[in-house]
Amino acid sequence: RKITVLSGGIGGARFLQGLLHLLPDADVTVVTNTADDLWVHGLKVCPDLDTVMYTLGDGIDPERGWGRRDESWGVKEELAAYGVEPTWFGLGDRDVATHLVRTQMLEAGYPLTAVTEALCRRWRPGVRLLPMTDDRVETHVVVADPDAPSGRRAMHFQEYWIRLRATVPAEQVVVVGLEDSSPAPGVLEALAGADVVLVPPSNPVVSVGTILGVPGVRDALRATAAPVVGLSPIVGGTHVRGMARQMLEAVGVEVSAAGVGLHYGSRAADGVLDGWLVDTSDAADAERVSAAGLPARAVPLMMTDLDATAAMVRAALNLAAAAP
Ligand code: GDP
Ligand code: FO1
Ligand code: CA
Repeated sequence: RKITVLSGGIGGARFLQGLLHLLPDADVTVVTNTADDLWVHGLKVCPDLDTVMYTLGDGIDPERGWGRRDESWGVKEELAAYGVEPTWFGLGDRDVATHLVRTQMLEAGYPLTAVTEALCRRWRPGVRLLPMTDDRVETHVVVADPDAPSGRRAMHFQEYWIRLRATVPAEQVVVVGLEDSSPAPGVLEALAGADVVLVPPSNPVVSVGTILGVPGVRDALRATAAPVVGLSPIVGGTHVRGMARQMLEAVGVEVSAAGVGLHYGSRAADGVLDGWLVDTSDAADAERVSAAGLPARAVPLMMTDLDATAAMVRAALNLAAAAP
C-alpha cells in the first residue's frame, strides 16, 4: 500500500517509526519540511530532513530527538573559542559530516533531492525521503524589539526556538521564499498516487503549514483520490513539546485540537482533510470538528512507545477507510 506522509522533524519522525512498526512492508514516501533549514558556519543544515533520516536510520540521539547519538562538540567548542557566532546553535561533530557532504553536493550543483537521496544511501531510513522543495525557503519570526527603529526584529526560526526557546511572543511568521518555491520532484506524484495521505502530529504552522504553502501542494492534496487524515499535535489545549502554541498564536489559530483540525479544514470546505484524530482528553473537540463537517474521532494520541504510536496509525488508517 502506498502511503504518503507530510512531516516536520521530531513529531513526524516518531509517527513514522510507529507507521513502519505497524506496516513494515508499506511503500512510504515522506514529504518533509525544509523551511527550518539554515546556513550556519558556511554549512547548509536541514533539521527536519536530518531528524527523520537519523531517526529512521537509527543514528538519532534518543534523548534530544535531534542530532546524532554518541555526539561530541569539539567543533562547536572551537568555534566558540574563536568567538564566532552563532554560538547558540548545537553543531555536533558527527552532524558536521552530514552538513559537509550536503554543502559540497549543493555547491557542485546537485539539488537537495539528490543530496537527500545520497545521504539516505548510508542511513537507509526505509522510506522515500523527499524535501518539500529544492528551492531555498526559510521560516523567520518577527518579535517586538524596543531597541529597533521599527520596534520589531526578524530572526531565523532556529534562533527564535534555540536561542530564545520561544519565550517571547511571535508577532508574525514569515516564510521567506515560499511563494516562489516549487514542489520537489516526486512530491506532487506522491500526493496524487498515494492510497492514503497522513498528516502526523507535526507543528501545524512551521512544519505542515510550510509544506502546504509550497505552490501546488494544497491543490494536489485537495485533488487526490487518496483519503487524507491528520492527527492533532495539540493535546489538552497545548503542544506536547516544542513551540506549536506560540506559532498558532502568531497566526491567530485557536490552540486546541479542534482549532488545528478546523484550520486544516475538511476537503468539502476548501480544506485538505477527510478525517481528524484528537486525543481522548479532547473528546469535546472531536464532537465540535465532526459537527463542522470534518469526521473526527478521539483516540489515545500520545506517542509514548512504538505500540502506542502504531495504534494511532491504525486509528488513522481506519478513519481513512471510513472516508466517503
Ligand atoms: P519538529 O520539526 O522537530 O518541531 O517536529 P514536528 O513539527 O514534526 O512535531 C512537533 C510537534 O509534535 C509538536 O507540536 C508536538 O506537540 C507534537 N508532538 C510531539 N510528541 C507528540 C505526541 O506524543 N503526541 C502528539 N499528539 N503530538 C506530539
Ligand atoms: N534544537 C535545539 O533545541 N537546540 C539545538 O542546539 C539544536 C541544534 C540542531 C542542530 C541540527 C539539527 O538538525 C537540529 C537541531 N535542533 C536543535 C533541532 C531543531 O531546532 C529543530 O528544527 C526543532 O526541533 C524545531 O523544528
Ligand atoms: Ca522542524
